[in-house]
Amino acid sequence: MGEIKGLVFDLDGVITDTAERHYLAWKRIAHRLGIAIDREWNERLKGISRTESLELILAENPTLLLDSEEKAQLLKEKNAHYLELIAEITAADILPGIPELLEEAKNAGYRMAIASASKNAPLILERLGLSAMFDAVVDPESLKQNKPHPEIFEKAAQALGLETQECIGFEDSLAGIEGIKRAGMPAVAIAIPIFAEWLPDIEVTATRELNLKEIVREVTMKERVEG
Ligand code: B16
Ligand code: MG
Repeated sequence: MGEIKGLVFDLDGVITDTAERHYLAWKRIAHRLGIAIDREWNERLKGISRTESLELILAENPTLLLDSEEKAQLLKEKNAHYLELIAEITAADILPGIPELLEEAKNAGYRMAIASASKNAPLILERLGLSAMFDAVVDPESLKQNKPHPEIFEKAAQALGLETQECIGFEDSLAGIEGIKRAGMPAVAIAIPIFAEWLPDIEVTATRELNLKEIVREVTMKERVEG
């Protein structure tokens, strides 16, 4: 592996706590359909696209047969409620430790990208006052495959003009960790309770524990040992 030159961040749950707002918006839709979801169940929606999230919720009640118009209406309502929930977000909603990490990375010359499944990512970055911090934001509409497929992370590295192995990926979802690892990037997992097949290189329980120098040192050493 070459030197680490880039950092690729998921947005929801890594840069800001919009993951909770996605959950609340989905919970309302699910409740209307007579389906109960809780935070533990919601873990499987993290990093998953809007359309796929609805399908996973609907699969909880196979007797519900909705046509494509009804589904489109639910997707519209979910996003409208989500937009209400993020209407007031400001820089104060950036997760602890993230402003310092981004500042340090910028000053150290790392190139930085956002690899979020969210179509609302540019709007959220704008509201957080972070748009200028990133060299690239991958457009999820440009993807052929969603997380856990590695495409979004490959595109992020490409947009930075780097190899995937030269970047570190930061994620709060199992789907994201799988995507990062399949892209050949070292992965940092943030607040993920349990892992499945794909393991991260580094795990922290909260963003405030992220230490850029330590992370870069650890993934570089790990790569030297593992080859
Ligand atoms: P939207 P991330 C993902 O963002 C969320 O984790 C996921 O819960 C959401 O369904 C998805 O974005 C799509 O978001 O409805 O705003 O397009 O974690 O990849 O930054
Ligand atoms: Mg996320």
